[in-house]
Amino acid sequence: MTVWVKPSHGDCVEPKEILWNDAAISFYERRFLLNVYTTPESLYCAKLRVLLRHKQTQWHEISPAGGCGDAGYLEIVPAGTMPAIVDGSFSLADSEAIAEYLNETIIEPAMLPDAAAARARCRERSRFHDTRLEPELRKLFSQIGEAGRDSQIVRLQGKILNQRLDELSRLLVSDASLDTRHLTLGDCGFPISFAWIDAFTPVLGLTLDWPPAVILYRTQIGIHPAVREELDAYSAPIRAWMQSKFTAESTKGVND
Ligand SMILES: N[C@@H](CCC(=O)N[C@@H](CS)C(=O)NCC(=O)O)C(=O)O
Repeated sequence: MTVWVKPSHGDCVEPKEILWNDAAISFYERRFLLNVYTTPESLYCAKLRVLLRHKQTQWHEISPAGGCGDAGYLEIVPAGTMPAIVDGSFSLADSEAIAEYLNETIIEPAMLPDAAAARARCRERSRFHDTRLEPELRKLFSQIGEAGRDSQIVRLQGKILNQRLDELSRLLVSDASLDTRHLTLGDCGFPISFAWIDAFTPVLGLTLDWPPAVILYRTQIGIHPAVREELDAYSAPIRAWMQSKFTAESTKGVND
């Protein structure tokens, strides 16, 4: 099967400007590089890159031309979501499943603690990000362009985000095993969602009460080079995505 792929941002080895045919990727690269399917602005792809950076692995980023619905992509990744990885003949979707797999196959640095209860806490924190915080943030993506904005939705989501930040604060404070000197699987999503919340706050006029424990946690995980590097690299796609919403509207105004 031929999939047309375009290397995007990230630590691609030999980044190339041209479109690559999958078959043209050399044996060397297939054998030693992890292929990671992404889109530049995807929050969950950025979450995965925090782990890839922390593991100091090398990876090759691929953006299927047709996005998640690309027919070739669906043959490789039945779930059709991004991120996904292809490691030799093994393909896997879902940032959590991928993180667990990579943590088991790239041993150092370990991103889960030794004790079972502490490991469970990391997973609990990660699930909180994926199932509680991010889904509420996601509801605001459709609200960025002024044309489709519903002030009731914005107000409601601002309120729910405050609740989620408060719950996160309780989760952090109650976790005796939390040790932010070590970046864990539980931490990779938060800096990315926080960056989107920051970008949305002035545009939507959100009034968020960041609990001190969340601010401290954010600062502490932000010290890890993998988080810093990803946030540095990811700021451009966030800006570009935000800009695309405003540009789409101003162009619409001109064309109308
Ligand atoms: N639980 C999934 C969520 C991934 C996800 O929703 N990815 C988005 C991009 S950020 C996506 O694939 N959207 C396309 C779709 O839902 O069809 C994960 O952690 O990987």
